Amino acid sequence: MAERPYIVGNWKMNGTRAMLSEARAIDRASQRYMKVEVALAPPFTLIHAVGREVEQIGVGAQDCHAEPDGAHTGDISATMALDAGAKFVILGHSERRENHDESDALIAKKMAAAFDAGLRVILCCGESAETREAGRAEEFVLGQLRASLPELTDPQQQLTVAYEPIWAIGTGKVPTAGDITAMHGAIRGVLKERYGADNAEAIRILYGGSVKADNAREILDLPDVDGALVGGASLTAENFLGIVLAAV
Ligand code: G2H
Repeated sequence: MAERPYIVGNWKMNGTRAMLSEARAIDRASQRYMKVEVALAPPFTLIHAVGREVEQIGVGAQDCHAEPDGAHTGDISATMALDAGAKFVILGHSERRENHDESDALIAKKMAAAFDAGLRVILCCGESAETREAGRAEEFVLGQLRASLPELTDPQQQLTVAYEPIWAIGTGKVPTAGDITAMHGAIRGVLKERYGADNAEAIRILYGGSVKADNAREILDLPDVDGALVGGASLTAENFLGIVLAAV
């Protein structure tokens, strides 16, 4: 695990102001575990409100547009997310790739827009069940990364990678320890190619997909796993803090 593990809650399309108390409770408890970097990515509508509620934890967005501004009804730019209080943005989540037809090329553009605006990025990658069954998981995931990782001025600060096998998202299924270790090691290899060994060691690689309090420690103890991107189990402070505690 990284010197400072990173535990990020992705609220997806969940949350109204009634959930601000969960963010507050997560923040207050996280102040006792400074060794762990904790963050939440609420929906856009709550970024500003969550930012006002919390002191310690990070707040981020779940997406941004590839353009800085313009005629894009219903979209949110990286600068707008930053202005609302986001410090990072999740890009390339498989739900965006699937539901909004996001290609590696579009994700690369969004990354450039996010970095231009001054946001950090959590770049998601991951294979489908069919791709894994065909024995092509590693080739596919490394291809996603090679197609969207940009030149960076400060890769250690700017970038986090999240490996999220699509078949493990919200399903309760988790890859074997060996499969997670192999994929995270392979991802580290691509980061080395692109950013050099020192940067690659320092860039955190998160695992995501059905992480819960009762499997978090086992996953976080694996080589090259530096934290977790958590969906369903980040929606209540009680569940999410169980995962934060596993990273202490
Ligand atoms: C994967 C994860 C969060 P869940 O999408 O990004 O969701 O923990 O619900 O599988």
